[in-house]
Amino acid sequence: MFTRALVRPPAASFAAGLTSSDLGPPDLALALRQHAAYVAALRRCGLALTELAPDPAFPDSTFVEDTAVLVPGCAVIARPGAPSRAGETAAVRAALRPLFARMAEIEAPGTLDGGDICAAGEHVFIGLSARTNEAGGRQLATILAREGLTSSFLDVRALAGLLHLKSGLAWLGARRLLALDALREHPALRGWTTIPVARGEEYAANCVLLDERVLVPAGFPQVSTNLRALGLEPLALEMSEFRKMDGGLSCLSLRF
Ligand code: CIR
Repeated sequence: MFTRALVRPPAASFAAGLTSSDLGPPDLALALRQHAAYVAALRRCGLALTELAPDPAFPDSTFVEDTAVLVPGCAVIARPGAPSRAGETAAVRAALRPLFARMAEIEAPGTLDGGDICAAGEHVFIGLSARTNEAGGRQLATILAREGLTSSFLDVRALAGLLHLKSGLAWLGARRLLALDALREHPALRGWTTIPVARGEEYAANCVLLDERVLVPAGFPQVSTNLRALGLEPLALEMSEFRKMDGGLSCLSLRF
């Protein structure tokens, strides 16, 4: 399904990034080891990697997923909703340009973080959040329609603790979605099969499907059990240091 991924290791300034968590400051050396294990897992799953150099000017730049939305043949450069992250797109744009036939951009007044965009085959769920506004979402929907993809909106602004749509929703192939309870009854998910996330395992709602394998954060056994019941193979990765900075597992890569 994917053949490549783009990643960017955490920079020396990583601990100065945005966070609302009370888990304490991240340990950079451990974050680097966890990132290396994440990259190794992507390679084991057969993906060819493009690795950008860390940039200490952007403490959150390891969360590359927020800087673009990638669909077959087209890279859409996002316009991150947090001002401190706006400059992260330049290096990502330059790296993606040679790899995509078509490029598109989210433009002002639109803002959009890739973490709000959950692609599920031919359909794309667009989250509206504190980072992604209606203008950004509408621009993306227009670009996706041009690419032959349908989309629908889910407003997560009233859901406490959800930074991005994908903090609570992950595609598991076919018409299956792993979804937090707060999202399962949303009208946009009608006609989809939602797989629940056990209480206390909410962080694992953010996971990444790679063919029959699913990268999941380590330490959430019920989610892994539910994935196995679907015939999928969970691969657990330590994510503690990224979680301290509000980062989910998917946000450490752009897959295409
Ligand atoms: C931020 O607040 O922007 C970063 N500290 C975390 C971004 C995580 N992105 C994601 O889960 N897609």
